[in-house]
Amino acid sequence: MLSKKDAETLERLAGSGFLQKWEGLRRKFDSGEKITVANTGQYSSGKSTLFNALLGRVDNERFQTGAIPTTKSGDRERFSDNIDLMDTPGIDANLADDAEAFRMLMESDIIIMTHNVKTGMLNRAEYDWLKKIADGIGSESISDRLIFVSTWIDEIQEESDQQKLRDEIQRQISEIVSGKQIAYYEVSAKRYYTAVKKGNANLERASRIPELREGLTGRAKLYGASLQALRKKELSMLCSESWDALRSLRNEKDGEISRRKKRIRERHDSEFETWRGIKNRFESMRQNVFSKLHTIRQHFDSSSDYQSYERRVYDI
Ligand SMILES: Nc1nc2c(ncn2[C@@H]2O[C@H](COP(=O)(O)OP(=O)(O)OP(=O)(O)O)[C@@H](O)[C@H]2O)c(=O)[nH]1
Ligand SMILES: [Mg+2]
Repeated sequence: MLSKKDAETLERLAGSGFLQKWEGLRRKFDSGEKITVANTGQYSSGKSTLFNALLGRVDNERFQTGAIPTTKSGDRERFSDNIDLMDTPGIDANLADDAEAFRMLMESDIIIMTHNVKTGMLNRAEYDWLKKIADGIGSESISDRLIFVSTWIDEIQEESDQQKLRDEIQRQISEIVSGKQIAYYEVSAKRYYTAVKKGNANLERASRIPELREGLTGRAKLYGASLQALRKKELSMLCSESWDALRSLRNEKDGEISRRKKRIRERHDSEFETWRGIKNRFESMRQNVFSKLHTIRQHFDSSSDYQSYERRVYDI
């Protein structure tokens, strides 16, 4: 396992949320056999309401819900013997909060992405966020660890509209996870609340919360059976991802060094040429002076008449 200090260095050099990934994985190893299921999604998409429904805590809500941004930090509750639910704040443009939310997700085993179908398809922020999660999990275990839940189906009246929206959303998910199989559910937590309050079994079934609860329990059981192997797989994937990032960084730096060397050499070469030009000019001036001296000497030797010498010097 990479130490926190090394993970920080890796984050500083290569970014990509490496610090959150390494720290999340360490906590997961430390948590032993416990499986954490975290939710994620936009503000007010119904994450906390969904978790209350899964817990069956409707009258006496375990997680606070509300129409305005409500959940401010991670909050854990026991779902079964070895499963915890982790309620998280909604995603947002605030980078520091998103980094903290991302760390919580990387610390979890199973992630439930909730999306409010009343808002249509995934918007840009949701799309990018899911992509970041998919990259963080890695394609090898994405099918084991990601569950997509479309909520608020009570707000869609027409079956044909629902089908169209379903197709669009599933196409987006498939694009994000490069065609991997992702469990997909459609629920109405609100309907579940009403059903429980009224003791209406049909409405409870129509909320499709029991279906999700069963699916989640089954998924967690499967995940739990091979927990150690899955975590080791995660560790080895994160190792190779970190290694690749460092290697490509090194190649980049090597390229930069040779580009700089080349620039320095070129500059040096052009300066060298300039100085050689100057040297040649002085050299030829020197030659000129020598040849003139030579001529003077000849005149001087051939005539003892100083006057004539002087005249000739001026003639040269
Ligand atoms: N119609 C309808 N409303 C819902 C449903 N689920 C949640 N809501 C409502 O949506 C609002 C937000 O619900 P929360 O569960 O607090 O949403 P959240 O995603 O936890 O929000 P933050 O914690 O602020 O990110 C509440 O007023 C809920 O009553 C649903 O399935 N149908
Ligand atoms: Mg909430």
